[in-house]
Amino acid sequence: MKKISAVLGALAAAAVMFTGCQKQDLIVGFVQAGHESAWRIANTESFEQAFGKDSGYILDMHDCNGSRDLQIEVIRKLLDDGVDYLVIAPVVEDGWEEVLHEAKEADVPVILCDRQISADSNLYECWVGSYFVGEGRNAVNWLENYLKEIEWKKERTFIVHLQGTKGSSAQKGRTQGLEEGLRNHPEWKLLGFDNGNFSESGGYIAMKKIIASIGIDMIDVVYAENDDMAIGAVEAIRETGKEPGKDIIIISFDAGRRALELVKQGVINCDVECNPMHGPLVKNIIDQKEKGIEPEKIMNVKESLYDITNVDEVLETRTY
Ligand code: GZL
Repeated sequence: MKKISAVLGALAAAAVMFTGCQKQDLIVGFVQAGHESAWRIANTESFEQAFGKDSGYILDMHDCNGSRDLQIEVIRKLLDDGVDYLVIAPVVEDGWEEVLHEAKEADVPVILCDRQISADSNLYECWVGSYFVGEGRNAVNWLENYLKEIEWKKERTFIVHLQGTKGSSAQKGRTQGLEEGLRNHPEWKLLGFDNGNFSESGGYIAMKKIIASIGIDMIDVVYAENDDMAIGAVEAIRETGKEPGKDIIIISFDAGRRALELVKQGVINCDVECNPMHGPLVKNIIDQKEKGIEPEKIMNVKESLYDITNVDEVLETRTY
Protein backbone atom coordinates (compact mmCIF):
# COMPACT_ATOMS: atom_id res chain seq x y z
CA MET A 1 0.00 0.00 0.00
CA LYS A 2 2.86 2.31 1.00
CA LYS A 3 4.51 1.73 -2.38
CA ILE A 4 1.37 2.76 -4.33
CA SER A 5 0.93 5.96 -2.30
CA ALA A 6 4.61 6.86 -2.89
CA VAL A 7 4.15 6.44 -6.66
CA LEU A 8 0.91 8.46 -6.63
CA GLY A 9 2.67 11.19 -4.62
CA ALA A 10 5.50 11.35 -7.18
CA LEU A 11 3.00 11.52 -10.06
CA ALA A 12 1.07 14.30 -8.28
CA ALA A 13 4.31 16.27 -7.74
CA ALA A 14 5.21 15.82 -11.40
CA ALA A 15 1.72 16.99 -12.41
CA VAL A 16 1.98 20.11 -10.23
CA MET A 17 5.44 20.80 -11.59
CA PHE A 18 4.21 20.29 -15.15
CA THR A 19 1.04 22.34 -14.87
CA GLY A 20 2.71 24.93 -12.65
CA CYS A 21 5.62 25.55 -14.98
CA GLN A 22 5.43 28.68 -17.17
CA LYS A 23 5.14 28.44 -20.98
CA GLN A 24 8.72 29.10 -21.97
CA ASP A 25 9.10 32.62 -23.46
CA LEU A 26 10.03 32.39 -27.13
CA ILE A 27 13.45 33.78 -28.02
CA VAL A 28 13.47 36.38 -30.83
CA GLY A 29 16.92 37.11 -32.23
CA PHE A 30 16.95 40.70 -33.56
CA VAL A 31 19.85 41.48 -35.92
CA GLN A 32 19.81 45.27 -36.06
CA ALA A 33 21.69 47.20 -38.79
CA GLY A 34 23.38 49.63 -36.42
CA HIS A 35 22.88 52.88 -34.51
CA GLU A 36 23.78 55.39 -37.25
CA SER A 37 20.80 57.70 -36.94
CA ALA A 38 17.93 58.92 -34.76
CA TRP A 39 15.66 56.80 -36.95
CA ARG A 40 17.63 53.66 -36.15
CA ILE A 41 17.60 54.36 -32.41
CA ALA A 42 13.81 54.82 -32.55
CA ASN A 43 13.51 51.60 -34.53
CA THR A 44 15.50 49.69 -31.89
CA GLU A 45 13.44 51.21 -29.08
CA SER A 46 10.21 50.14 -30.79
CA PHE A 47 11.43 46.52 -30.63
CA GLU A 48 12.60 46.80 -27.02
CA GLN A 49 9.15 48.08 -26.05
CA ALA A 50 7.18 45.58 -28.13
CA PHE A 51 9.22 42.58 -26.92
CA GLY A 52 9.67 43.85 -23.35
CA LYS A 53 8.96 42.18 -19.99
CA ASP A 54 5.69 40.16 -19.88
CA SER A 55 5.50 40.22 -23.71
CA GLY A 56 5.89 36.43 -23.74
CA TYR A 57 9.15 36.83 -25.66
CA ILE A 58 12.81 37.34 -24.93
CA LEU A 59 14.46 39.81 -27.36
CA ASP A 60 18.07 38.89 -28.03
CA MET A 61 19.13 42.05 -29.89
CA HIS A 62 22.49 42.60 -31.61
CA ASP A 63 23.60 46.01 -32.97
CA CYS A 64 25.80 45.17 -35.96
CA ASN A 65 27.25 48.67 -36.39
CA GLY A 66 26.57 48.99 -40.13
CA SER A 67 28.25 45.69 -41.06
CA ARG A 68 26.38 43.12 -43.18
CA ASP A 69 29.17 40.63 -42.57
CA LEU A 70 28.80 41.00 -38.80
CA GLN A 71 25.04 40.54 -39.23
CA ILE A 72 25.66 37.21 -40.97
CA GLU A 73 28.08 36.15 -38.21
CA VAL A 74 25.51 37.03 -35.54
CA ILE A 75 22.76 35.12 -37.39
CA ARG A 76 24.91 31.97 -37.39
CA LYS A 77 25.53 32.35 -33.66
CA LEU A 78 21.83 32.85 -32.96
CA LEU A 79 21.00 29.75 -35.00
CA ASP A 80 23.56 27.82 -32.92
CA ASP A 81 22.01 29.24 -29.75
CA GLY A 82 18.63 27.93 -30.92
CA VAL A 83 16.46 31.06 -31.28
CA ASP A 84 12.79 30.57 -32.12
CA TYR A 85 12.58 33.51 -34.58
CA LEU A 86 15.06 35.71 -36.43
CA VAL A 87 14.26 39.37 -37.18
CA ILE A 88 16.76 41.04 -39.52
CA ALA A 89 17.11 44.74 -40.43
CA PRO A 90 19.62 44.26 -43.29
CA VAL A 91 22.33 46.89 -43.81
CA VAL A 92 22.43 46.28 -47.57
CA GLU A 93 20.43 44.23 -50.08
CA ASP A 94 23.07 41.75 -51.24
CA GLY A 95 24.75 38.67 -49.74
CA TRP A 96 21.90 36.97 -47.83
CA GLU A 97 21.08 33.76 -49.77
CA GLU A 98 23.50 31.39 -48.00
CA VAL A 99 22.75 32.30 -44.40
CA LEU A 100 19.01 32.41 -45.03
CA HIS A 101 19.23 28.88 -46.45
CA GLU A 102 20.92 27.90 -43.16
CA ALA A 103 18.03 29.44 -41.20
CA LYS A 104 15.56 27.57 -43.43
CA GLU A 105 17.38 24.28 -42.79
CA ALA A 106 17.27 25.02 -39.05
CA ASP A 107 13.51 25.64 -39.43
CA VAL A 108 13.85 29.12 -37.85
CA PRO A 109 11.36 31.61 -39.36
CA VAL A 110 12.98 34.85 -40.61
CA ILE A 111 11.17 38.19 -40.61
CA LEU A 112 12.77 41.13 -42.44
CA CYS A 113 12.18 44.70 -41.31
CA ASP A 114 13.16 48.11 -42.66
CA ARG A 115 15.40 47.61 -45.69
CA GLN A 116 14.89 44.85 -48.26
CA ILE A 117 17.18 42.13 -49.58
CA SER A 118 17.76 40.74 -53.07
CA ALA A 119 17.13 37.08 -52.17
CA ASP A 120 14.46 34.47 -52.91
CA SER A 121 11.35 35.57 -50.99
CA ASN A 122 10.75 31.94 -49.96
CA LEU A 123 13.71 32.37 -47.63
CA TYR A 124 11.79 34.67 -45.30
CA GLU A 125 8.27 34.89 -43.90
CA CYS A 126 7.63 38.56 -44.71
CA TRP A 127 9.08 42.04 -44.88
CA VAL A 128 7.87 45.06 -42.88
CA GLY A 129 9.06 48.47 -44.08
CA SER A 130 8.71 51.55 -46.21
CA TYR A 131 8.14 52.03 -49.93
CA PHE A 132 11.40 53.91 -50.50
CA VAL A 133 10.85 54.71 -54.19
CA GLY A 134 7.51 56.22 -53.19
CA GLU A 135 9.26 58.36 -50.59
CA GLY A 136 11.63 59.68 -53.26
CA ARG A 137 8.77 60.37 -55.66
CA ASN A 138 6.87 62.21 -52.92
CA ALA A 139 9.90 64.43 -52.32
CA VAL A 140 10.24 65.22 -56.04
CA ASN A 141 6.54 65.92 -56.32
CA TRP A 142 6.78 68.29 -53.36
CA LEU A 143 9.74 70.12 -55.02
CA GLU A 144 7.80 70.52 -58.29
CA ASN A 145 4.88 72.10 -56.44
CA TYR A 146 7.08 74.23 -54.20
CA LEU A 147 9.00 75.75 -57.13
CA LYS A 148 5.67 76.66 -58.75
CA GLU A 149 4.35 78.09 -55.48
CA ILE A 150 7.34 80.40 -54.96
CA GLU A 151 7.27 81.33 -58.68
CA TRP A 152 10.81 80.05 -59.19
CA LYS A 153 12.29 82.08 -62.04
CA LYS A 154 15.71 80.48 -62.58
CA GLU A 155 16.12 78.64 -65.89
CA ARG A 156 18.21 75.95 -64.21
CA THR A 157 17.72 74.38 -60.77
CA PHE A 158 20.96 73.02 -59.36
CA ILE A 159 20.61 70.07 -56.98
CA VAL A 160 23.08 68.48 -54.55
CA HIS A 161 22.38 64.85 -53.61
CA LEU A 162 23.50 63.39 -50.27
CA GLN A 163 23.11 59.61 -50.53
CA GLY A 164 22.55 57.18 -47.66
CA THR A 165 24.35 53.86 -47.11
CA LYS A 166 25.33 52.65 -50.59
CA GLY A 167 23.40 49.54 -51.62
CA SER A 168 20.71 49.85 -48.95
CA SER A 169 17.17 49.78 -50.30
CA ALA A 170 16.48 53.11 -48.57
CA GLN A 171 19.30 54.69 -50.59
CA LYS A 172 18.38 52.90 -53.81
CA GLY A 173 14.70 53.82 -53.59
CA ARG A 174 15.17 57.46 -52.64
CA THR A 175 17.90 57.84 -55.28
CA GLN A 176 15.57 56.32 -57.91
CA GLY A 177 12.92 58.91 -57.00
CA LEU A 178 15.39 61.75 -57.57
CA GLU A 179 16.76 60.23 -60.79
CA GLU A 180 13.22 59.99 -62.18
CA GLY A 181 12.69 63.65 -61.26
CA LEU A 182 15.90 64.67 -63.03
CA ARG A 183 14.80 62.76 -66.14
CA ASN A 184 11.38 64.42 -66.11
CA HIS A 185 12.85 67.90 -65.54
CA PRO A 186 15.66 68.71 -67.99
CA GLU A 187 15.89 72.13 -66.29
CA TRP A 188 17.00 70.40 -63.07
CA LYS A 189 20.73 69.69 -62.96
CA LEU A 190 22.57 67.38 -60.56
CA LEU A 191 25.45 69.59 -59.49
CA GLY A 192 27.15 67.22 -57.10
CA PHE A 193 26.62 64.19 -54.93
CA ASP A 194 28.36 62.29 -52.19
CA ASN A 195 27.58 59.53 -49.71
CA GLY A 196 26.98 60.47 -46.07
CA ASN A 197 26.07 56.97 -44.86
CA PHE A 198 22.91 58.22 -43.11
CA SER A 199 24.93 59.89 -40.34
CA GLU A 200 25.11 63.55 -39.24
CA SER A 201 28.89 63.68 -39.50
CA GLY A 202 28.66 61.97 -42.90
CA GLY A 203 26.21 64.59 -44.13
CA TYR A 204 28.35 67.44 -42.79
CA ILE A 205 31.59 66.14 -44.35
CA ALA A 206 29.89 65.35 -47.69
CA MET A 207 28.33 68.83 -47.84
CA LYS A 208 31.63 70.53 -46.95
CA LYS A 209 33.38 68.60 -49.75
CA ILE A 210 30.71 69.58 -52.29
CA ILE A 211 30.78 73.25 -51.24
CA ALA A 212 34.58 73.22 -51.52
CA SER A 213 34.42 71.77 -55.03
CA ILE A 214 31.55 73.74 -56.62
CA GLY A 215 31.01 76.74 -54.34
CA ILE A 216 27.93 77.52 -52.24
CA ASP A 217 26.44 80.08 -54.65
CA MET A 218 25.66 77.50 -57.32
CA ILE A 219 23.48 75.34 -55.05
CA ASP A 220 19.67 75.69 -55.15
CA VAL A 221 18.49 72.42 -53.54
CA VAL A 222 19.97 69.81 -51.18
CA TYR A 223 18.29 66.37 -51.42
CA ALA A 224 19.49 64.56 -48.28
CA GLU A 225 18.37 60.93 -47.94
CA ASN A 226 17.81 61.19 -44.18
CA ASP A 227 17.45 63.72 -41.35
CA ASP A 228 20.86 63.15 -39.81
CA MET A 229 22.64 63.97 -43.08
CA ALA A 230 20.31 66.94 -43.66
CA ILE A 231 21.16 68.33 -40.21
CA GLY A 232 24.87 67.89 -40.94
CA ALA A 233 24.44 69.65 -44.27
CA VAL A 234 22.53 72.53 -42.61
CA GLU A 235 25.54 73.12 -40.34
CA ALA A 236 27.96 73.11 -43.28
CA ILE A 237 25.75 75.58 -45.19
CA ARG A 238 25.42 77.89 -42.19
CA GLU A 239 29.22 78.04 -41.93
CA THR A 240 29.23 79.77 -45.34
CA GLY A 241 26.83 82.47 -44.14
CA LYS A 242 24.00 81.19 -46.35
CA GLU A 243 20.58 80.49 -44.83
CA PRO A 244 19.39 76.89 -45.31
CA GLY A 245 15.65 76.78 -46.04
CA LYS A 246 15.79 80.27 -47.56
CA ASP A 247 18.90 80.59 -49.78
CA ILE A 248 18.97 76.82 -50.36
CA ILE A 249 15.95 74.46 -50.36
CA ILE A 250 16.53 71.51 -48.01
CA ILE A 251 14.73 68.19 -48.57
CA SER A 252 15.09 65.37 -46.04
CA PHE A 253 13.68 61.94 -45.14
CA ASP A 254 12.64 60.27 -41.84
CA ALA A 255 10.73 63.18 -40.21
CA GLY A 256 12.18 62.68 -36.73
CA ARG A 257 11.48 65.27 -34.04
CA ARG A 258 14.82 67.10 -34.32
CA ALA A 259 14.34 67.65 -38.07
CA LEU A 260 10.67 68.52 -37.71
CA GLU A 261 11.69 71.32 -35.34
CA LEU A 262 13.86 72.63 -38.20
CA VAL A 263 10.92 72.30 -40.59
CA LYS A 264 8.90 74.49 -38.20
CA GLN A 265 11.76 77.02 -38.17
CA GLY A 266 11.88 77.06 -41.99
CA VAL A 267 15.40 75.57 -42.05
CA ILE A 268 14.36 72.23 -43.61
CA ASN A 269 11.70 72.82 -46.26
CA CYS A 270 10.36 69.29 -46.71
CA ASP A 271 10.70 66.10 -44.63
CA VAL A 272 9.35 62.83 -46.04
CA GLU A 273 8.28 60.56 -43.19
CA CYS A 274 9.82 57.10 -42.80
CA ASN A 275 8.09 55.25 -39.99
CA PRO A 276 10.56 53.39 -37.68
CA MET A 277 7.90 51.81 -35.44
CA HIS A 278 8.32 48.25 -36.73
CA GLY A 279 8.49 46.54 -33.30
CA PRO A 280 4.73 46.22 -32.65
CA LEU A 281 4.08 45.12 -36.26
CA VAL A 282 6.72 42.39 -36.05
CA LYS A 283 5.46 41.21 -32.65
CA ASN A 284 1.95 40.95 -34.09
CA ILE A 285 3.29 38.88 -36.99
CA ILE A 286 4.95 36.48 -34.55
CA ASP A 287 1.84 36.35 -32.34
CA GLN A 288 -0.18 35.41 -35.43
CA LYS A 289 2.34 32.84 -36.58
CA GLU A 290 2.21 31.23 -33.14
CA LYS A 291 -1.53 30.81 -33.76
CA GLY A 292 -0.85 29.26 -37.16
CA ILE A 293 -1.80 32.40 -39.11
CA GLU A 294 0.60 33.17 -41.95
CA PRO A 295 1.56 36.85 -42.54
CA GLU A 296 1.27 38.84 -45.78
CA LYS A 297 4.60 38.75 -47.63
CA ILE A 298 4.94 42.55 -47.77
CA MET A 299 3.73 44.98 -45.09
CA ASN A 300 4.33 48.66 -45.91
CA VAL A 301 4.12 51.08 -42.99
CA LYS A 302 1.96 54.22 -43.17
CA GLU A 303 3.86 57.46 -43.86
CA SER A 304 3.33 61.13 -44.70
CA LEU A 305 5.31 64.21 -45.73
CA TYR A 306 5.76 67.38 -43.69
CA ASP A 307 6.52 71.00 -44.54
CA ILE A 308 5.72 74.34 -42.93
CA THR A 309 2.03 73.94 -43.81
CA ASN A 310 1.40 70.79 -41.73
CA VAL A 311 4.34 70.23 -39.37
CA ASP A 312 2.34 71.40 -36.34
CA GLU A 313 -0.03 68.45 -36.87
CA VAL A 314 2.72 66.00 -35.85
CA LEU A 315 5.42 67.92 -33.98
CA GLU A 316 3.86 67.77 -30.51
CA THR A 317 3.11 64.05 -30.65
CA ARG A 318 6.37 62.92 -32.29
CA THR A 319 8.16 60.82 -29.66
CA TYR A 320 11.40 60.10 -31.55
C1 GZL B 1 14.89 53.71 -43.65
C2 GZL B 1 16.14 53.35 -42.88
C3 GZL B 1 17.15 54.43 -43.01
C4 GZL B 1 16.68 55.77 -42.43
C5 GZL B 1 17.97 56.26 -41.87
O1 GZL B 1 13.93 52.72 -43.46
O2 GZL B 1 16.71 52.17 -43.41
O3 GZL B 1 18.31 54.03 -42.28
O4 GZL B 1 16.14 56.63 -43.37
C6 GZL B 1 18.50 55.00 -41.23
O5 GZL B 1 17.84 57.30 -40.94
O6 GZL B 1 19.80 55.14 -40.86
